[in-house]
Amino acid sequence: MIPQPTAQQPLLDETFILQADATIGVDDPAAQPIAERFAARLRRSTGFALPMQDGAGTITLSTGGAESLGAEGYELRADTSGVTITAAGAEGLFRGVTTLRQLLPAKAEAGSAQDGPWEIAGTTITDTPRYGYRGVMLDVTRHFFTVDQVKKFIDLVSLYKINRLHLHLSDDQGWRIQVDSWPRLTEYGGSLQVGGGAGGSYTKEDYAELVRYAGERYITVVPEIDTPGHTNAALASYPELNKGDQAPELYTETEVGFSSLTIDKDVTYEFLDDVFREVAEQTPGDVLHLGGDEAHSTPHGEYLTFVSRATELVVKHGKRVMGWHEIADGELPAGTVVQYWGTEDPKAQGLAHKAVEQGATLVLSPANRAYLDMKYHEETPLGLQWAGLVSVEQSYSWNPATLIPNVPASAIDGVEAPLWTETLDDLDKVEFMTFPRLPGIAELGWSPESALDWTAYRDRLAEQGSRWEVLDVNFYRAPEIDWR
Ligand code: TNX
Repeated sequence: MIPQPTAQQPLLDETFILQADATIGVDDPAAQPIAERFAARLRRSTGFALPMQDGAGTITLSTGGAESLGAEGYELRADTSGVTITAAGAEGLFRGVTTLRQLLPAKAEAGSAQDGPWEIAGTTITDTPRYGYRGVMLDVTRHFFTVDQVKKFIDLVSLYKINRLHLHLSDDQGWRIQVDSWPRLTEYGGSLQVGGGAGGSYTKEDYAELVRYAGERYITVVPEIDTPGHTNAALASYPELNKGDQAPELYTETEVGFSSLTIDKDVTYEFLDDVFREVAEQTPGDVLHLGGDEAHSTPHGEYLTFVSRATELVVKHGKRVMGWHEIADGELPAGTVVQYWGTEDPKAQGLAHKAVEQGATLVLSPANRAYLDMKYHEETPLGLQWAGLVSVEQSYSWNPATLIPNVPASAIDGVEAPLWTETLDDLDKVEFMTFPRLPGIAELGWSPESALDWTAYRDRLAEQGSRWEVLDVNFYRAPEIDWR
């Protein structure tokens, strides 16, 4: 199982066997949709009727217990008589159902009827996450991904108890979210992508659908509008955002660091005020990411001015600021989340310390560990390697608590695995870079420090391969894993 639960005990001589007459019981209307979706999945693969029932069933989801485990925690017991999952509320039940899916044979994930038996070895589990933020980022700018593609991605990451989906929605190569007050951002700025092919963008309805779909899986969307660099698509769409009012061409290559908003123009902040307002209005999560990375064309003094003014606008629209670690050189409002993408670089670590000194918290995405777009090895046909090669072991074998020396545990919100898509133009390629590394990052975010052990993880990871085969996931069959 991945992530490894906080505590698990076998119940010797007990085995749960799902039979044709089984029922699914729920005692809380809030958990009804969770039970329904779980039942629908099992109906397809088992061919059983699995009717829903009020209160206890063969498999029971029950709220109002296990309160000490927090909103995401749950208890699970599988024995000869049935399976019970107990949690404080619906979110904990959802995480518990995720565990139950992994306890069942892989073929339970199939879309068509399979032969049993449907057995689970007797067990009790008590589980609660180590960190509250366990994210994945998808770059939909360098290459655009449709709503249906992102939904499949959400389905796959939710199996590993990921609870944040960071969408990188604007960059030099494309603007991907509708903004009514600045319509050319998508109409023109979203029209292309890397390589020069047709891009795309999300309408407000599309974005709302992604937020809803993720929310149904207890994943909060964190939208990113990257500023003041990585803004060529916006600059190309509106001449007035440029120094000298001259719009550049659209850009479809993969250099970084050449574009910048104009820091000393009022229109820059009128623009951001509108964009942040419209994005914030559509985002139930409490965080809005304003980028801030690689602003190599923004003079540093101007960059610091920009951080103060832009963060103020995010706060004005009721959201906490999130930004890449460069923003920590500026003045940060209360509640800011700083995303660390450095490696062992002292300058990046210094910025992390500066963030913490200002009261910000950290989400850890060390590029040489957590970047899903780095090649696995020299011959990996996709991906980049500026942060080094990132094997499955390299991505798993680190400890969020000690990654940056002298950061108090209370300052770490969690981890995130970013997937940049310069070299990835379809979902198969996205899957290939994401699996099998993402489950390891998810485990670093969820499981207790004492459970983190590469040798044991390797064995557990090997078992996931059969699930990905059933789910039709194009995963990288890393040779260091004994896939079963
Ligand atoms: C750096 S990491 C970037 C992105 C690139 C990525 C490629 C960061 C905050 N910015 O613009 O896509 O490297 O790995």
